[in-house]
Amino acid sequence: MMNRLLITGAAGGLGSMCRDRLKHMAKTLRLSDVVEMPPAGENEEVVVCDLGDKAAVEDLVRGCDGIVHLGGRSIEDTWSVIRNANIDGVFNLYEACRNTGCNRVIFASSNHAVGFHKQTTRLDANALTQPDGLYGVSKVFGEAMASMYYNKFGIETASVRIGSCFPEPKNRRMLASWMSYDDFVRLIEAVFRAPKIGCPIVYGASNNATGWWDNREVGFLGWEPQDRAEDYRAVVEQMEEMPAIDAPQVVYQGGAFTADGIHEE
Ligand code: NAI
Ligand code: 15L
Repeated sequence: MMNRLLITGAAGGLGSMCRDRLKHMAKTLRLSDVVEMPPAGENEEVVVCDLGDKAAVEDLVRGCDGIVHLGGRSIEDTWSVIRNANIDGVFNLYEACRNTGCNRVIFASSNHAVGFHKQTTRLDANALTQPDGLYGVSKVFGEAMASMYYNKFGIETASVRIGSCFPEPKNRRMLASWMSYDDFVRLIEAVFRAPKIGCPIVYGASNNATGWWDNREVGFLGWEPQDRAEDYRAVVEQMEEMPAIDAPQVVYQGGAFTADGIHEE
């Protein structure tokens, strides 16, 4: 059990879920977001902080043994929004780790770092990045920062290219990309349980029959996703008509993100 685990993005979808589900991992959970969150409960600390504020992020990270870094812009946006949260924010986080001695991070990367790969291609950790927007580029940047801070300073990060992490798959694409909350929690536990992780790329998906990703390189983590999007197929197929065969959501791994333009300021 860690002394103090920091969860950034704690007001968001995954952050709120982790707030409920990771209590057993540390004596204290430090929960942070740029927006207000429900007040601190037992063994919790709540800190409102903009990831773009370097001094505030250093104060935020001080005293933490590990970080689940979920905070940031989680979809496509203007460059200024992406830059503050996902570029400056990641730099500030790793500088804070370096300056305060925090040595293990889970970085919530995204399938949009490789979104322009076709759905017919199977990817492993060595695949070329093919970001599908400014958001995807920011996740590639985050992974690169993780790598540099590991090689230079020994700060270990698991960069998790999360597919689609929601209570259940919401469309046909997610029958391949979905990761259940339970499987994500199991992955976080595995990453913090392992004595040494290095700086791996992990594809964050459940045990989906039609999945695109090969996690053999991270077998050493002992993470075995248990849930299956297939269990939801009938409901999903009823919910969404079959798209045209050349629609981005059936051609590219990143789906509709590949067809989005640059968001002007
Ligand atoms: P979310 O949008 O619900 O949560 C992100 C949180 O980050 C929000 O509460 C937001 O207020 C906070 N945030 C934004 N800008 C910030 C800033 N400048 N400073 C501090 N906090 C800031 O997103 P969700 O779904 O919970 O995702 C969490 C992380 O996982 C994100 O980094 C996202 O990119 C990544 N991810 C999520 C996937 C999913 O399927 N849920 C898929 C791939 C990646
Ligand atoms: C992401 O990176 C987003 O954060 C999430 O909201 C979903 O859009 C997900 O990818 C996805 O591709 O389904």
